[in-house]
Amino acid sequence: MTSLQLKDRIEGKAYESHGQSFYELNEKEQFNVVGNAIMEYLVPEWIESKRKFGKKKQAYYLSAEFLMGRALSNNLVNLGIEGEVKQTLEEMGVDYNALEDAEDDAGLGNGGLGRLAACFLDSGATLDYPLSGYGILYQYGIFKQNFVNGFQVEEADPWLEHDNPWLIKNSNDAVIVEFSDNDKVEAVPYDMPIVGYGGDTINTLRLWKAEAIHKFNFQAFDEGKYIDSVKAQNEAETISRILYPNDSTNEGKKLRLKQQYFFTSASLQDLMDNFKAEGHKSFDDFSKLHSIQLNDTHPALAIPELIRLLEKEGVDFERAFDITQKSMAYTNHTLLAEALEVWDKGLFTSVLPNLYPYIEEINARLVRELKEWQVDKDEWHNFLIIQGNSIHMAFMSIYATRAVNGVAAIHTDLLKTDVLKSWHDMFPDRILNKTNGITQRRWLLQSNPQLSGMITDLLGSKEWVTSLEQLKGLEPMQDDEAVLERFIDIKREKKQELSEYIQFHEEVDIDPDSIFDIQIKRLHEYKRQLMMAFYIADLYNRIKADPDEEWTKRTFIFGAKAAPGYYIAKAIIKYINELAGKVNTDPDVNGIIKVVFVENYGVSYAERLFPAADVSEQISLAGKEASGTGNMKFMLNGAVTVGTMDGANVEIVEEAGKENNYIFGMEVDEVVAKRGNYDPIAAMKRTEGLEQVVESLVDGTFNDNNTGMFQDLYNSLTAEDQYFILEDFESYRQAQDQIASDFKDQKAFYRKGFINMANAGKFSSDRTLEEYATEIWHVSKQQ
Ligand code: 4GP
Repeated sequence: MTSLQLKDRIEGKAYESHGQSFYELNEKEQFNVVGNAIMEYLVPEWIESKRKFGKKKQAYYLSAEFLMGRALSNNLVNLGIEGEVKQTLEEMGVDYNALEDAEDDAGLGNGGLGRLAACFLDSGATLDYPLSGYGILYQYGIFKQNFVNGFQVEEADPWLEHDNPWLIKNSNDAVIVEFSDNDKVEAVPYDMPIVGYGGDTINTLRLWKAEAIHKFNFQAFDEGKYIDSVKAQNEAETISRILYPNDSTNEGKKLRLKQQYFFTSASLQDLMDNFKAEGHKSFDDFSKLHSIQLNDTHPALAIPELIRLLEKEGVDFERAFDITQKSMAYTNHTLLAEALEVWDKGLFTSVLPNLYPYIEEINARLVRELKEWQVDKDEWHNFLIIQGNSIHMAFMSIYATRAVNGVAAIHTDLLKTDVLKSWHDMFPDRILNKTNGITQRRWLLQSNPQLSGMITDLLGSKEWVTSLEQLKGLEPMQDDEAVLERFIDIKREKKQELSEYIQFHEEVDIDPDSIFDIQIKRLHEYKRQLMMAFYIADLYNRIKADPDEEWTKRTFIFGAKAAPGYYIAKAIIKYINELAGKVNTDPDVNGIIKVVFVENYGVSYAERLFPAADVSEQISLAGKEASGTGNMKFMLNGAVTVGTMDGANVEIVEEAGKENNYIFGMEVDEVVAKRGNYDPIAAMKRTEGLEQVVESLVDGTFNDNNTGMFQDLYNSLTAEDQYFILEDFESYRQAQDQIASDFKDQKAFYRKGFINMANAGKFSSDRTLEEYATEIWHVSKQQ
């Protein structure tokens, strides 16, 4: 595409879609027009990709979440036309950065599991694997977070309000989803192109939107019942209205179950329709041509649903079970008991009465097998899918799939030895490890062009963009002064850029010469944002007591959303905001430390934060974080990790060396040993300065606007401290103080960061995807 063609295309599209000159449109409209022009450019290749994969085995990633973020720059970079498009736009007088910012994030996910799905799609297309995503087109993505008086306040995220150039509605492929005999909706697919780097393969993310079968009741309207006339449409649309409705109410839980069934049923019907249209004689071929990955148990209803659909085609139960098992695999993303999905039988049968009998049948089959295997009855509670009034989705997912995987080595070991031990003993080959990864295209090439440029210069090629192990070639340069100086200069530049962004968005002045110490992830007690806050509070007290000491300048940055119904998480946000207010305005501290909690953390904010970090906070209680993927993004951008031996941290230090990171705290076996004989108050009292910090929650130092939140935080810590913050505090403080002292020798400190970057190769999602493709899905690349 020449520059002139592109310009013509953009100008033409503006007239077509808006009846106006491109130059008269506002930024959102201009973004849409440019997006449409790019879509027109890529569609032929997209069609070609569908054709070339044709009748070969394909992999399907079923996920309730796809945290995609923005697509414009990603698509341009992957298509290899970023330079020319930017130049054309510049010639047209368009500010590219403003255009980029006009795109709303596709925030169709809560956190790690959703972002992982997005990275996998990028890797799948880049590696030329036939991999499609299936999910829900939520009208509202993850809520927008506002801070009002330091409290989190949620607001809807109407990301589709301004149209979306990347989605194509395919009404022809719509299917009917039947929750019950008299509760049915239409599922309408919207397809998003997933452009692989190099542009050779463009895969598809198919997102389903719910609509009423009869959208408008003319009779009701005629009788003047206007609300009734659109009631069915309204009710149907509720299903795909919002990501994860707050499930603390019964209605919320029902809606969530409906969402799960809605997209799994629609996706499987889609696969079956295509399969039949291709004229296959035997359904045994279904598993030879489909590998369906269940991203956590949210899509686990695919198991009984596929059996149901096969039975409708005349396949008997045993054969249907076998086909289903051969087609499916399941990824577990958490060991937290409260996050393992269990449905109440009453609720389930009220929503999905026709599906429930299939779950009963699967459970009955399992019972027959338990007897056959002569499993002691006392052990059955470790297996049974239906137990009393509960339906255990993880058990169904391990029983009726071919492979189950954890997401980091330590997590997989814990699955085998703890949560799914009985299953592992029974099926020693079923549980596999697939350590998570991240795409270097978004998380380095696109978000950190300066560092990318340096890496390409030093390695003499851009090969690392598709084979990240190449970074290892940088390791011998760790003692090269000029290289380190350039690395430090780039970090300084990214910190400067972030400072300006934070000044604009958060109205806090931060110093790019200070250490940027960053914790960004969902807010959860086990992730221990509160421990970092306590370190800051303690440091503040120490500075106040000894203002003349040579303190290292530090900026502590948080970004996190708390689930709307998670009270303690919201209390922690309020506390950190109060702490920030106190620290940032105290003239005695004189800017030595600053604290910022960025508002509305999401993918696009993350793209600015990772490149600017000196220190990556990965401080979960050992045994609780399945993997983490933010830890990998920091590492790739040359930050050091302060962390526990948890999740992928273990593998990060295996690759980059403990000596180049700051590992502290109890390990899993110590945590296990400590539980049951832990006295949080004793831990607090023996740790110098800690009591003052904890007491400040309730002694009037901080203001929770009389909500009682801080008292509740205090009570939960002193009574139980479930996540051992008070126990691990001392060793965390030592690690943190060591960082402050090491930073005084900048070269030595950044050398560690450089070594981390050079050893980040393992953590590319290309490596992870290759493992899924060859060891679980058995799909092959398009040559
Ligand atoms: C997350 C895990 O908490 C995180 O450790 C992991 O890296 C990520 O999945 C991807 O595997 N879990 C979730 C969830 O997002 O909703 O359970």
